[in-house]
Amino acid sequence: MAAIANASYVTYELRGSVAHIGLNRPEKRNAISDAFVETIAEVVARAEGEAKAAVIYGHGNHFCAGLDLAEHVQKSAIEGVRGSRRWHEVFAKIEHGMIPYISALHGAVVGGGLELAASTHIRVADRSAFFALPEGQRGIFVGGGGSVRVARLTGTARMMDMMLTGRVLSAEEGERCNLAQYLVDTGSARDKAHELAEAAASNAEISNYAIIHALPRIQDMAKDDGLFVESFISSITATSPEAEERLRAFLEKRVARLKAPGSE
Ligand code: 1HE
Repeated sequence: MAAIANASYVTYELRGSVAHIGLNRPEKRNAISDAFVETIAEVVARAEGEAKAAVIYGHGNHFCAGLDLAEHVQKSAIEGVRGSRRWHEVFAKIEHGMIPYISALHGAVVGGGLELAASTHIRVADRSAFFALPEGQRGIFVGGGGSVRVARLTGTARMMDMMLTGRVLSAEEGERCNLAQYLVDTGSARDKAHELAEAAASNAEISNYAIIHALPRIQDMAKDDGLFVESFISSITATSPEAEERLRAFLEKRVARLKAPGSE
């Protein structure tokens, strides 16, 4: 197990080929300050260099309470823009990096915490999780990519409701609204996220890269452009030596068959 990169805000450990990134400011409910964002950037860069997938989770009773409001109080408009653009850069390193990220969500997943979770590729919520965008109540607006990523997950109507009325969604409601793809028992989100990360880590790296980068981009394209791009990515991945070996392994019955859920 590797050493902790920066014990003050984020813990880091490598479990096999899966990096575990732990938000570690529980006394402030993992609220994200400027220094915290920089630590996330540092740790994400480390994970990219040595892991094949990563889990992001929160220490304490909550995943993340969002932007550090105390730090935000005295900022000028231009400082706010600079801060928001830096969040965009760092979260883009997660969303459009080299490896899949799985977030394990519990307790508060609010404001910038939900924006961070939305930049990961798979979200696992335990039953204690709740989702909110209280920016309207705080007199501010989302600044960590939420208007793009959260709106794409839930649809604009749902996000509009959350932001205008301060609606708090339960874990079950969050799963129904696409904020989490998995809903698990309280306390087990990190284990489930690790299991999913291991599964993703066993894929061909070129396939994972294509999935992470191409799928969201194709959704932003016109239908015909998306189909055109898909053909090229499909062909490039299928002609790699690794794909050839994996296809042969299937044909020669050297790998397990898919199984229906619940079957032996
Ligand atoms: C904070 C923050 C924070 C807690 N910034 N200090 N986010 C919010 O509007 C959510 C605000 N937080 C909460 O609603 C609650 O803290 C929680 C539901 C997350 C947790 O409640 P609880 O009862 O467990 O903790 P607490 O007593 O409210 O907070 C413990 C301490 O953490 C306390 O400080 P203390 O010095 O009195 O001990 C809180 O002040 C502190 N704390 N959350 C700063 N967010 C890029 S744009 C993104 C825009 C946003 O993210 S807006 C949403 C901000």
